[in-house]
Amino acid sequence: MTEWQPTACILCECNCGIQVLVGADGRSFEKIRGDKLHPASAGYTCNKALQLDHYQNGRTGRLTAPLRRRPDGTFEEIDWDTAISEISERLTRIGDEHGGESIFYYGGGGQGNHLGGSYAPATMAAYGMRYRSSALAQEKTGDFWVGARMAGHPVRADIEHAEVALFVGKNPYQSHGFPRARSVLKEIARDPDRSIIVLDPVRTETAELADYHLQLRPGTDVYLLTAMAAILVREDLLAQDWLAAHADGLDEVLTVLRAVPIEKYCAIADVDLDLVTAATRRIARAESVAALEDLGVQMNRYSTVVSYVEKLVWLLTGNLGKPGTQYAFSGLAAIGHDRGHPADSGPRSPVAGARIVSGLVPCNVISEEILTDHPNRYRAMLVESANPAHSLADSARMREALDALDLVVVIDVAMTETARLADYVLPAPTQFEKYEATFFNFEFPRNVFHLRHPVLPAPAGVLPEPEIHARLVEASGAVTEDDYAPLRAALAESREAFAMAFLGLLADRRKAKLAPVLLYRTLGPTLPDGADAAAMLWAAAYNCARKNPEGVERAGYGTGLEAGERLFEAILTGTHGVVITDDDVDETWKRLRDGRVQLHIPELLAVVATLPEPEPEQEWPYVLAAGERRAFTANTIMRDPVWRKRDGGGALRISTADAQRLGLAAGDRVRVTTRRGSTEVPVEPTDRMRAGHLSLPNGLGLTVLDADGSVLTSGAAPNELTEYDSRDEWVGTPWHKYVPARIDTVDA
Ligand SMILES: Nc1nc2c(c(=O)[nH]1)N[C@H]1C(S)=C(S)[C@@H](COP(=O)(O)OP(=O)(O)OC[C@H]3O[C@@H](n4cnc5c(=O)[nH]c(N)nc54)[C@H](O)[C@@H]3O)O[C@H]1N2
Ligand SMILES: Nc1nc2c(c(=O)[nH]1)N[C@H]1C(S)=C(S)[C@@H](COP(=O)(O)OP(=O)(O)OC[C@H]3O[C@@H](n4cnc5c(=O)[nH]c(N)nc54)[C@H](O)[C@@H]3O)O[C@H]1N2
Ligand code: SF4
Ligand SMILES: [Mo]
Repeated sequence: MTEWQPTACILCECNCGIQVLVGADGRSFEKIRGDKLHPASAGYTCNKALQLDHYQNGRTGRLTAPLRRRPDGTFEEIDWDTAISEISERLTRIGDEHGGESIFYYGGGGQGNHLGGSYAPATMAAYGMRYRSSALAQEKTGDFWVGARMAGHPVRADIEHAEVALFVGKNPYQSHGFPRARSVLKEIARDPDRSIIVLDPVRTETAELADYHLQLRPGTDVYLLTAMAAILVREDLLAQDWLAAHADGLDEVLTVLRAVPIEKYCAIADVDLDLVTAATRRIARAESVAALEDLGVQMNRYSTVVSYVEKLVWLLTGNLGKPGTQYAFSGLAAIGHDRGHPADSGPRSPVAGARIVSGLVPCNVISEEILTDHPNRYRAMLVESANPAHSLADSARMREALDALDLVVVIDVAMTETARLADYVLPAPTQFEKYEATFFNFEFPRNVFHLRHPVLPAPAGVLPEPEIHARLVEASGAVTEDDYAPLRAALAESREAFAMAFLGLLADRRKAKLAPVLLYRTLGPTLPDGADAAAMLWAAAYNCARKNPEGVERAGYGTGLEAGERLFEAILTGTHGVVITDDDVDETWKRLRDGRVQLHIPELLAVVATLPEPEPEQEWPYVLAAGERRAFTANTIMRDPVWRKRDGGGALRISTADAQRLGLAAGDRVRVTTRRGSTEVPVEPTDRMRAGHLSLPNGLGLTVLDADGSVLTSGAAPNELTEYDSRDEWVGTPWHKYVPARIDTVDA
């Protein structure tokens, strides 16, 4: 092929549009460039997109046939019919003996692929499965829960148009999190009328662009943010009129904030009071403030409480529902939504009794749900597009848990750390060999969706995830030809008749749950160019049009049932991505519960009111941030270590002061020890770090096989060092950025 083909980068949630030129060999990406026609990224990419050939063609341990574990632990190739029927029989047997709810579902998509996982609910329904989780439940569920309690709808930050951008435990220069992040950061930094405020113990690339860098002591954000909220009160900087019009619960919050010992909290955080005051005044003075919190606080002490206080800071200053502040977004799927049950109610996991937020069991309790003789323990796990044996806390314990299960099935493209522990491994096409998309669609006012078409043929022997789910569902007997026949008949008449037949079917709760597979097998084959996998998007488009009629109409799709149909057609044919909704700025207020925000969350405000002084860790002189985003990290999506053009070994960053004291130079090896484990790594002394703080990159320590069969491992796997029970008390998210550690020098 000699033509540039549109697709997207799959290495972070931004999914920048790219164009690829496939080489004469028909399989390699000869050239990659940003896609100027993409409505969100508009030609932007970062350095990582150019390395995507390593995902497609690198030494990844690519899977090309279903595998079954032999008793001796090695794998043998089997055919698809055998794989599906054996897995189906074993799932059915486990369900008969222990109930389908003992089969756990994990994953459903990474940074670039959610389409396949959108068919998994049908498989769950077919086998009576009830509990599930994904990486979101080790990072975002605290934010989701607090958002649901305060607003009834998740919100995002409009950094691009903000006068003041506030980053809390977030380094967008490396990790992105909003479109064209590096360009936007530079634009704000250049503009004398706009400011960047960063709370981070590290002088990151983002902090270097900041007007105010609050370089706090690791793990003390709750004190610093509480002090900032209290300064707003002490200096009478509240948006009083705005709060009266839009918020409830102000009095309770003010009572607590008036009593905050501001000076003492700044001292705990080790940030100069004058700097904190200046940054707080800057927030209060701004026409618009957009705030983005991320892993630096979401995987750290008091994570859920920090999410709450962080929101208080921008709510007390009236920064919601205006351009450049926070907004409630539309979308094709409900990522981030939660019912917002108070702490003493709502769904719980069956063994540990952990709070389920957004339908997800906290990742950190999964091993507890398995390693027990509790009768309701999980007995089997279906893992799809995730690598929990590497990405979840305490890898050794996760391996033990997977080993204790009666059955583990993994759907992936590569022989991952998790796949190696499975009973069956099912191979899928890569994200460039099939129709694929994500539901990370958070833009506002013009929200964007991108259905990517395949740019390369898939090898024989792999099956796309929707087909795997359809076969598993059919093998269970939950769906038969009799279920398809009426839908196909309606479809033969018209799309409109099909819509009516499908709506009728949704009234039957059992069938409604199987809808993904019903759509895939009926509507799917009628879609052009083998786009069967897009069938789910038809229902999603109708749903989007029903929920956001004005935004969909403004985006040019008309009104009523036809709007859903037109939106779907646009998605199907818009190979560069399409605008799905064009919202009015006031739309946020319509999406919030009762059109207002609730400032008072009693359980969390009680914690703020009674914060104890942190106690120093005597035995552990360092705090390790286990899993930093750097120029060449991308979770575990990129397996071949050669993609990393810098920092190949994944250095441990350490302050220059500590390095000098220990007599360490760049590249020297040290042993890092935590309560849980120990590993050897090279060091990189840097004046960006505070004394006493260490950082290891995310996603390293992957094992691949070289062409000659030799095993290659590069860098340290962070979760060999983390503990499953070092976690948030409300939603169970891990404290990976606060791992007490010590280091010992290693003799050369
Ligand atoms: N290059 C790259 N980009 C990625 C990814 C990747 O693997 N590589 N992964 C993607 C994913 S899945 C996610 S969730 C996002 C995550 O994106 P980020 O959250 O931005 O990534 P991190 O580097 O893990 O953590 C952010 C910052 O938290 C700081 N930090 C550490 N301890 C503390 C603390 O006590 N307080 C405060 N305030 N800050 C602290 C760190 O110094 C770091 O700069 O990145 C996405 N983008
Ligand atoms: N200590 C520590 N641990 C962390 C973090 C940290 O900061 N510190 N960060 C955490 C965060 S924020 C996240 S999001 C998680 C991410 O961890 P996971 O959710 O486990 O996901 P990924 O590492 O993104 O891996 C995705 C998997 O999808 C596979 N894959 C790629 N393409 C396809 C496809 O088309 N189909 C299928 N079926 N599979 C495919 C890849 O081979 C890989 O196995 O890691 C977390 N772990
Ligand atoms: S890794 Fe870079 S190029 Fe890829 S989606 Fe994220 S920001 Fe875009
Ligand atoms: Mo993440």
